Amino acid sequence: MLSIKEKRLRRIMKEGRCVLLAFDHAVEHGPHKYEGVCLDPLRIASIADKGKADALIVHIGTGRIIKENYGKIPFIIKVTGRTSLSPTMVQEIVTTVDEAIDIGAIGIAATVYVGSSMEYVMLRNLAEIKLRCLQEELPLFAFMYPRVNDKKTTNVNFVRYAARLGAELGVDVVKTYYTGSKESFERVVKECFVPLLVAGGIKTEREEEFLKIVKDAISAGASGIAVGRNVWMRDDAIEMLRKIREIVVKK
Ligand code: FBP
Repeated sequence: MLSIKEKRLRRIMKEGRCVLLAFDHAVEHGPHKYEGVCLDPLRIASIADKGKADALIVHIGTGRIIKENYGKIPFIIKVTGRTSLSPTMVQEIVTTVDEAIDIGAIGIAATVYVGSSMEYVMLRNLAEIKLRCLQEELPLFAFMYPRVNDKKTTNVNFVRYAARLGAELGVDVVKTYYTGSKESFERVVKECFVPLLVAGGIKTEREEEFLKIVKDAISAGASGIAVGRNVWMRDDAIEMLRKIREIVVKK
């Protein structure tokens, strides 16, 4: 018989694959970075719903607004955060797992900047979050993002290290950066012994460029994608999400 956690995970990752819509960017980067883009949570909910995302990754306040005004969309609640105004490369706990449960989350997400000068804080927090997820039977999605000198890197060796760390530490699903080629990403996937999702990254100029990244990441062995900017920054966001889904979800 499946445990509650396995059932929740299967709900998100049907047949082991998923397309998640990420919308934590107004926290991570600030709304001023998205001039001209409508950041209304209900618009994003509608994209997730109509584009058939398996779940929406949001912070708790956004989740509440959507739940109250849009209805039932599966949520993964992000419980760590930081603003880009802070010079310190650390995500602190900003929401408790209990609050996430309160709005009916079926998964929890937390970021670790692997290699940052504050890595120890995020690893300690991860231990605490993992324990609560275990107690509540909630799958934990860890965003394992490498940093060198506190700067983002997509260098394959650092991405491999970050992804492997997530698996070693016992999270359920790892999400990390694309390394730029199918061959390099294969190495990341091979060494990460839990399901691995690729992060979308900055919006590409042409949608075909992004769809190729999705294809290559999936053929490298990724279990899916958590995408944000490459969907909701486009005018045809719903159609884009559907196209991504066509690639990711096994027929
Ligand atoms: P994107 O598809 O827009 O890259 O979203 C995925 C994500 O992990 C978000 O959850 C997060 O806000 C963002 O990327 C972080 O990106 P970066 O590390 O470039 O600041």
